[in-house]
Amino acid sequence: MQLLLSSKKYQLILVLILISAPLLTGAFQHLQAGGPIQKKNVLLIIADDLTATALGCYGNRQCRTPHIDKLASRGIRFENAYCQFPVCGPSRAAMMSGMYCQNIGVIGNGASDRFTANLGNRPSLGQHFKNHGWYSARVSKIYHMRVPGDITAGVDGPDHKASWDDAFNCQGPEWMSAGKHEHLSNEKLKRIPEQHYKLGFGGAFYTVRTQSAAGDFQPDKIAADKAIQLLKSNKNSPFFIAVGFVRPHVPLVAPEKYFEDYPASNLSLPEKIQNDWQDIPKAGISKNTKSIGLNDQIGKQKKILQAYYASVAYMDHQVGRVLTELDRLGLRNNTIVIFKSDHGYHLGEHDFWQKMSLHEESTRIPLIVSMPGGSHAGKSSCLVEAIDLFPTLSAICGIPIPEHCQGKDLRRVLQNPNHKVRDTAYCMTGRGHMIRSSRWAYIQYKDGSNELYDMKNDPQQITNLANAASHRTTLNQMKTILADKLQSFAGPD
Ligand SMILES: [Ca+2]
Repeated sequence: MQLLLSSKKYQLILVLILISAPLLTGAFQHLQAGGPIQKKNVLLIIADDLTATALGCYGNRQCRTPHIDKLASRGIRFENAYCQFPVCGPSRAAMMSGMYCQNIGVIGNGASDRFTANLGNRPSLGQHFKNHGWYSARVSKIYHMRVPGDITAGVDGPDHKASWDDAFNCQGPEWMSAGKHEHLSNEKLKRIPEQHYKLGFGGAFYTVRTQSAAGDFQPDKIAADKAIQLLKSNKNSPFFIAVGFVRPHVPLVAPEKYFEDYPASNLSLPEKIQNDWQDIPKAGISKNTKSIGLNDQIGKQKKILQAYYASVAYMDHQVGRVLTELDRLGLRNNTIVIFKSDHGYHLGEHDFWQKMSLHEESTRIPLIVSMPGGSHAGKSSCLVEAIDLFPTLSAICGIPIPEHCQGKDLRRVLQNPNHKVRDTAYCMTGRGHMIRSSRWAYIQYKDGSNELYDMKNDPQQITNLANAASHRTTLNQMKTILADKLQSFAGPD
């Protein structure tokens, strides 16, 4: 009898163990020897108007970017990452919503203030982390901010307040900075300090060599200071800290010593191709160098390059300051660090300057993802879109990927840089669309004109093959791929 009772008792205990095992396993998922599993931190650093071609780790041999290069050496550097729209507002709206510009309904800078209403109840990237217990903070420009107007005014711009626990603007004097001033293009500028907008500085190649060697009062210095302070004060809580640097967006303001590092006469401009515009459709001629006074002005062009590189190097220095603090606090082993730009930029390729073009230098972005502890370093040729960050960061941090996200989870690429998750990458402007496959870049404008480039044999996009009979089949294939892509935007979102 005793034996029978004991046996029943043991059976009961066994049943209880079996029932509770999955629950216990679930509970243990949050525990490690010695305490709860640490949630991973996210440090997202975004530069403004930075082309990948200006960075040492992307092959530039003139501009020196040791801190970004060092991050690249311990992370995955993506060689074929693309923004969704080569201008600030829409590209940032896409990245932060995880949706294509058509679906978030921000298809121009002017539409940036529709983001909050259009996003509705769907969480943004920062908000998603906040909702899951991370401290979420914005430092300076993450959503659209007009540079220099919103910076000199020290205001939010069209922000999305629900993304953040805290948001910090980094007000600076920009074109009013003390130092040596030069205006290298033709725009008419108004100099009215108390008015921040419609002064003409937003697209002008206006340069300032500041007197202060440290760049005191500059927004990127202030942003790095704030980021360092936030890392210190949040080192014990999981954080999602997004840091926006406004350089190398114009005006090109940096301390004099950074200009001195790049004497204009020593710099090489992109090769001038004879009759380069002959096979580019009119809709593809982006910013006419003639209208801003840069045609045949090699001296001015080199000065712009000098000021751009000075601004990039100065921004790189601020990136270094933030990452040094991350190391000093011992946070690197538990922090995912992302460095990227909002879109690319032309520095004289095809005689184009600035953004808004659907060509390679304008649509491609630098993107570096450094995993905690710097594991899995390397480079990836996988096609990537900026909207892939939302699902990727969510997945790495063990929080659900929201249903509205249209990007891909890149975790497998981060584990093995040879892995591919995409067949195409897509970008648009008000003039048309660009779709990349691993081999081809196809651009289709609203007026029906096209460009087709063989990115394997012609990475500089010098020969437009859209009208070549020999490439008719490829052209039609790319047209079909693009049509399918555009069709996919017409879903319930
Ligand atoms: Ca920008």
